[in-house]
Amino acid sequence: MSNSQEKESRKKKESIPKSIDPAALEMIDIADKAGLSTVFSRVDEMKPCPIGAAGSCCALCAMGPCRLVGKNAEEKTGICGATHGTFGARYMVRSVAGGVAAHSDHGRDIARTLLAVSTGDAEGYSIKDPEKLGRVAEMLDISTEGKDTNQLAGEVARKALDNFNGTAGDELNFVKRAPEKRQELWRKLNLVPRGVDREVVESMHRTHVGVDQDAEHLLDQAMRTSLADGWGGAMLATDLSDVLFGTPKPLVAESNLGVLKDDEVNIIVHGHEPTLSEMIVAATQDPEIIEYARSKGAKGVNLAGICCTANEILMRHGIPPAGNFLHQELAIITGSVDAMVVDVQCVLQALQPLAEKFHTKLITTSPKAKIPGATHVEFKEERALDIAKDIVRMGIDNYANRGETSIPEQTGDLVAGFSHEYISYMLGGRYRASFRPLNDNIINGRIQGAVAIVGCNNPRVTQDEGIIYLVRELIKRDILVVQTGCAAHASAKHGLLQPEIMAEAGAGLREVCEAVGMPPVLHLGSCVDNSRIMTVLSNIVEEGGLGEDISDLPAAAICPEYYCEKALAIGTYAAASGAYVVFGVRNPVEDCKEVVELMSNGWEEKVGGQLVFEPDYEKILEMVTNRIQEKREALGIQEEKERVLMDMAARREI
Ligand code: NFS
Repeated sequence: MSNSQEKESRKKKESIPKSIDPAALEMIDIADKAGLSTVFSRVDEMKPCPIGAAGSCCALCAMGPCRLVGKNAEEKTGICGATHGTFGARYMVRSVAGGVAAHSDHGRDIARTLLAVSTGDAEGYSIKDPEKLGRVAEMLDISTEGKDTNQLAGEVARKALDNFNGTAGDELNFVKRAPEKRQELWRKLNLVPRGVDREVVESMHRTHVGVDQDAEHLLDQAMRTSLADGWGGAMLATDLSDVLFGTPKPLVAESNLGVLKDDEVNIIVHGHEPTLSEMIVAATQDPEIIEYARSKGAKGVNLAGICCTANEILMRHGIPPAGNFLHQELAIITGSVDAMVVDVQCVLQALQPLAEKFHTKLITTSPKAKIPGATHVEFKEERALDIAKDIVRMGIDNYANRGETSIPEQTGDLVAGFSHEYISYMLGGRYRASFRPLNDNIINGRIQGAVAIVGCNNPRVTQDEGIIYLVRELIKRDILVVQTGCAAHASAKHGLLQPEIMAEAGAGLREVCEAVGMPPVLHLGSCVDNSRIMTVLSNIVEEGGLGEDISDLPAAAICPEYYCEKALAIGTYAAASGAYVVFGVRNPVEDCKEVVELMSNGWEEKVGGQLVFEPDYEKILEMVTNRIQEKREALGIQEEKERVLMDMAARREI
């Protein structure tokens, strides 16, 4: 369905359901009755600009903005002569650069924290996974010989910073984590990123009016910049977070707004960077802080998360996520949030005016982000734990101001914490950690393939609907699902991240999952942790038997409810790495036909991956399952092996 068809069908339906999550619906109803403005009401009031929505507007200079609309729009140009293709390609490059900047700045801050830890200048932090520090050092070409943990941490942090600055050499170090064949292809096409900052700066330069005007050449830069994220900034963010805060292992938790408590101080951390949230976790567990909460009449301090910060502390501590992106306002409307602590990214400016209608204290913490009206408590690593305690005390002090609350009952049980290291351990056991059993079961057809369902919520589509539909339909078809970001929260809320969901999986996938003790839907973490998926795909290729490159694998990625530039950056690096990537919602460059063609068939030919957009979830399902079958056919493994009932010996073999 095209954007315009989708628009028509929406018009007929008048307005789409806001969510499939009963907790969200309950809170939206309360908001509507109280006349509170939320993202769900504002999205109805603000129709998208149809010219911008299809990529037909260029606002990059003061001769315009120019718009290419009406008859023969494809033949028209902007005042400078820029074509529709140039409009769309520049839009993609700038969006990707924005997303890469966000993820990578996050990664850079983790590297700076690691450096401060190595010199003893970061209060409260320590190196939780020294073994991983050693492995990361090797990947960064740093010898571990005769070095103590702090010395090694300092060298790793500096080398990581070199990767951001572009002073690590001609190629980012982690590029060599990709399959050999992929690396060669990137080198041949000049797509190897040279430094995270350098690619972002070059993207901004090349999209300035009057510089790069060739759509294909611009899109090559979109790919190179995105690769600086997936195999650079985000990958460093994941690895260094594991080093500092611990590599995740499976754990159980609860999710959704029902995790908020009436008789405890509720503190929500929302945003992305784990440096502060890790310290807030420590502060809320401090006996002195708990005692302080009790002295104010609360039974204790209840910490919960929203967005990717939630994923970071869920993966490592089992702290419950209160919900995904579209839950941030709804949490405040429960009337039970005493403090919402935010840092960067995906934080709605509308939170403050809403918080003022309740007792919630909105606290901004990043030197990079302030919100008018919110309380700003700037976070500094040197005094991290003290600052975290101050913030928690502010929440505790606010508990007495709570009025009536309306906390929905819904919670969803979940298992999270699947790092790529743990997946390999889970498959092969402690002494033989390996992806072999996964490869073998893909080859024998018990597992047909793997799909990543990742990304955001977007109020332009029904919250969680696409994510849940696709997860359910894919596991039914014996396709293993991996998840990150707000899409993983969606599955958590709807109970799809618990082992019981095995009953919904196809017989083949179920057999393998039962034998290995692995759920059919794996939560791999926050959005920067999509880099874990890249590592898993490389490991599968390396294990052998499924081709020589990521583009050979029966795998795909879907971002059904995307809303932001970070998602476009991730989608682009996945495609540039050889994955078939489908986004829902709408195509932001739909009318730029040249760009649509380049990102689909053009990239297929060039890098073996695609970035395509399709708002219809049934079609997405068909596209992705067809792709998996095509790849199986190309590998010569399309014939499903005769299914035998598994006895103990066969299970042991798996
Ligand atoms: Ni990803 Fe995570 Fe969520 Fe989307 Fe925002 S929190 S970094 S961008 S909305 S998945």
